[in-house]
Amino acid sequence: MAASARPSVVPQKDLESFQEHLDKSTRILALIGAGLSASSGLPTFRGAGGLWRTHDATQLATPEAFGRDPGLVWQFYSYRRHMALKAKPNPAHYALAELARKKEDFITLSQNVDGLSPRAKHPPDQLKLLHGSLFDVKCSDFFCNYVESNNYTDPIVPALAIPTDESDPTTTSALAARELDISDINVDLPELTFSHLPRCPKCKRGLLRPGVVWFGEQLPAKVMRDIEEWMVGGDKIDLIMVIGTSARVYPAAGYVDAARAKGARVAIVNMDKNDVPASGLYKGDWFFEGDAAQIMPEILKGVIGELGDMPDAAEE
Ligand code: BJW
Repeated sequence: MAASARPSVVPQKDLESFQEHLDKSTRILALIGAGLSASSGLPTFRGAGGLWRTHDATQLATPEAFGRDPGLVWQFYSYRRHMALKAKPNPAHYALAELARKKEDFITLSQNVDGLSPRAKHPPDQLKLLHGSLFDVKCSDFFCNYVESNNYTDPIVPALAIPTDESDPTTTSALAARELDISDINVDLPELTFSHLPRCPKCKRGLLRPGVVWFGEQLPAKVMRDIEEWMVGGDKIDLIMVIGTSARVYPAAGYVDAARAKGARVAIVNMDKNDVPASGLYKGDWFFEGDAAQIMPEILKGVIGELGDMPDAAEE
């Protein structure tokens, strides 16, 4: 499938100056967030879409919430695993993956856990998953070190299956019943107890939990080390692109200032003009307002060319 030619969404003057800078840049960072996957149909955390049923999504992303109500937290994450598996990478994921192939000293720091960048064939060495993955699971018992990567079983246990509307008149023996949208408060959720939830196969004691980084938890040590090495591995950084993130969560947001301190110019791509990093915008920065899925292929075009086939690794 080739990307269709789209009308320009970016002011010409900004586009030219950005492309000129990108062309001569060698050491490049991208910090990406939930807005990158918004046009793939996945909700963001803050603002509209940040509520899951009546719960603030960021309040469910904590060890305390899991300790209090592991059934509810698993329902939230099981739903997100299901939605992420149904979603497809969009042109912004493919554009960044292609830029990584063209610029070898470019790394993407992803706060996303949805697996869409890997599915867009982003070169793995150039993609640093700061907040883990929905498709990793690990034991929640402090004394057990069980971790499993790339677990795509959906649902992970039968009790977490998305309920369907059995009374739907369009359902036939050949056509599956329509799935209910369990993010809607009007859809009843089953009460889950400990025995319904995924259990650690190693220690047989602890509950499994999603392999994501919750508030108050440390980011993966190897990922942090790799980034640190990259940051100090050259005299200067030419550019950091801050794409589809409110840049409010640390340590991720701190990389914007760290890159700036090494000379980087900052390019922000966001739907919301007010979502600039805490240090604000400097002279020489760019703000590209709009949907990352439209803007990224356009601003990177000078280096990556037109996006051609967009293979989804999940379909191969
Ligand atoms: C579009 C768009 C479209 C929409 N196109 N744009 C320093 C100062 C203050 C506090 C701290 C600090 N250092 C650490 C902290 C504490 C805390 C923190 O940052 N708190 C802040 C909220 C104040 N940080 C932590 O706890 C971190 N851990 C840590 O620091 O550990 C230290 C430690 C040391 C030693 C021992 C123990 C600990 C961990 C942070 C983990 C964050 N986890 C989450 C959940 C991950 C799992 C999951 O997905 O459920 O990560 S929270 C959530 O926020 C998720 C996201 O990755 C992250 C960032 O959100 P993101 O991606 O920016 O989404 P949104 O919704 O905020 O923004 C979307 C943007 O897109 C918006 O701007 C839209 O406008 C835009 N948009 N559509 C372009 N189509």
